[in-house]
Amino acid sequence: MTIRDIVLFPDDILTTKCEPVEEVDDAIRELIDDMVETMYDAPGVGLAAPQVGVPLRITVIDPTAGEEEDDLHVLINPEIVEAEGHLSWEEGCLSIPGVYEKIDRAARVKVRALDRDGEPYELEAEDLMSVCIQHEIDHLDGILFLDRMSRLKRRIAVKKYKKHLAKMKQAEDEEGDEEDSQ
Ligand code: GNR
Ligand code: NI
Repeated sequence: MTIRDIVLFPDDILTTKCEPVEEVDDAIRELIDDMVETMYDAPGVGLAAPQVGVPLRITVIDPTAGEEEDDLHVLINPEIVEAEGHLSWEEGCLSIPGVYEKIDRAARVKVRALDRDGEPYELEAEDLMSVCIQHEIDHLDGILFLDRMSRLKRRIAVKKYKKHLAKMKQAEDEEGDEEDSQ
């Protein structure tokens, strides 16, 4: 298993509508294993294939990430078949680090997907799991949580993100300088 690089905003793949998986084969399972390792390493509670540069409809979700018990879900070609209620949850995104904002979503969803063996299954979710499913399916449709903010909040969020990115780059450069001088 390999930890893959996470694609950062703005990158065209994050606004691309991803293609369905036609056959769940060993290559797809290897991608899934890498996505799981990348998600836990980040750490994050979900990851979509376009976030590791692959435009396919695959996502992995573990709303307990960081806790001891694992609750890992693999969703291939996921489709929301029922949605009800409303909630507002503070979301973050591994492709837009440094930004956290409340986003309105359905409170409960029922989703149909294939598992890592290519078998169809259904899942009902509420709270964080429901939010994650909707956030990840958005990624597969090329939609970011920035796109679900008001224009003003989005503008503030993008500014905040650019500042955060500049700080991350500066920290990396300083680390590099230290290594150079050793
Ligand atoms: O790690 C993540 N946390 C999170 C928190 C609230 C709502 C959604 C998420 S998903 C995010 C990881 C990610 O970017 N997935 O695409
Ligand atoms: Ni995300």
